[in-house]
Amino acid sequence: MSQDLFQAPDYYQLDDLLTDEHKLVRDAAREWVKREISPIIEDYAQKAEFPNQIIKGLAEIGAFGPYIPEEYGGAGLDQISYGLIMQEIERGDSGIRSTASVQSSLVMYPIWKYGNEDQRQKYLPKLASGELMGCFGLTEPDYGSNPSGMVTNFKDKGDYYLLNGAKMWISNAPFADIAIVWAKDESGRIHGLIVERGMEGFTTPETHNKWSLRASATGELIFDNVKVPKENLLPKKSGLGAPLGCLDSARYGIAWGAIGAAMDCYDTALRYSKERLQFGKPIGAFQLQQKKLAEMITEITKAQLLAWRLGVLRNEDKATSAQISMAKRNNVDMALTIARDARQMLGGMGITGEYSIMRHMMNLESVVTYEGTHDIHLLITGLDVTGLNAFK
Ligand code: TGC
Ligand code: FAD
Repeated sequence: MSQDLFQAPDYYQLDDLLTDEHKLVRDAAREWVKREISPIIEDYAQKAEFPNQIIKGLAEIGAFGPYIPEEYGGAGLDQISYGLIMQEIERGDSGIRSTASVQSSLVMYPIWKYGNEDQRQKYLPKLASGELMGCFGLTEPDYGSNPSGMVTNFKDKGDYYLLNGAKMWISNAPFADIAIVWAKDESGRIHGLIVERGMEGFTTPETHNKWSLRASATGELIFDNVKVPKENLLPKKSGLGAPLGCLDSARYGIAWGAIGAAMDCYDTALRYSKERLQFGKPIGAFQLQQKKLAEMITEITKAQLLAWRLGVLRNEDKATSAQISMAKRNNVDMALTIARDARQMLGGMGITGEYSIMRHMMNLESVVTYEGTHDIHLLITGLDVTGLNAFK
């Protein structure tokens, strides 16, 4: 990839809304992405490989458990810092942000919120440092948007639980040391179990042939009579609300992350529009190209305000799940539209790996699907404003 010349747009002086700590955290993540991600990411995406060597660096910038208390190895930061870290990482690549999102909000969060003290002490510090990596198994081959139908189940065998079933589309699965697995007990109630690599009957085949999130490792989780120790059940919350609570935190991070991808596409297209000459002048001088750029910066600015306000609400513990759905849906859609327009602005060059835009665009096709699809989030908003449930 050519040199990373990224300059972050801040059209409404939103930096004024950030504290010194927010800016410090954001700038450290931004510099790290320029140094460690930008030079290698195109190559890893082309090879469809996750760059394992970046795990330590992700831990060092606080990307694993930004808001988990320091006593458990987390960074003890607020929700806006968490969002800003996700924004910067996704500015580099959505797949790398996925790894950080899963580790923080889908693995550390449930252990912190639903685990007992022994589980917290055993796992959280090692997850924060990257010594252990985790994944989150909710989706099944026949149950994606409707996880309540899941068939993965466990039976109480006295000394242990016997786990059977399968999960698919699981980020980090091929290399994760532990998996937070959502499964039904004999009465059909959903619980979270910590399943460790090496447990007999537990395998994690990798999913190949992805055109999207190629630098993120995706796989299945297969449980064939896996004996899970009883102390590995997360005791403090059960029911579908438990995994959905984790999703709230991850979806919030994605609402920020998508802004990063959009900013990168906008910044690249803006620079290109000033350099590329056609008909004797820069293409940025043509009204049709200006329309695209003007709409991009408008939408980025609106998305930044939405994410920032949601962060304030989350810091005050006042954000609703429906508000998070709105921000995830809006901001990912905004980023995808910008990526498509920016790609067009680069003409033929836009399809090459010389520029990050096509990679962002393809990545965002997953981001718009996972953590609840675009349409599912619309229906969550519809339910919230009408009180009428379209799912049932
Ligand atoms: P429903 O009856 O509405 O709710 C069941 C229980 O859950 C509670 N609840 C929530 N709790 C916390 N946060 C939320 N966002 C919640 N939404 C609902 C609800 O109050 C109820 O509690 P209780 O106590 O009454 O039992 O459930 P439903 O079966 O009708 O489904 C609703 C629906 C469709 C919105 C939900 O299932 C959904 O969000 N579906 C989308 C599935 C999804 O997002 N999957 C994501 C898998 S993980 C992933 O994609 C990771 S990608 C990571 C990466 O690489 O970055
Ligand atoms: P389906 O649920 O089959 O949906 C298909 C289409 O039908 C969609 O357009 C959907 O919007 C629409 N639809 C469904 N229900 C309705 C309805 N009621 N009304 C209107 N339209 C509807 N899952 C995990 O558990 N952990 C992970 O780490 C994880 N990582 C992922 C990584 C990648 C790269 C991808 C692609 C997915 C990942 N997922 C993960 C799974 C992801 O959450 C699901 O793909 C997503 O929830 C959608 O489920 P589905 O693919 O089964 O689609």
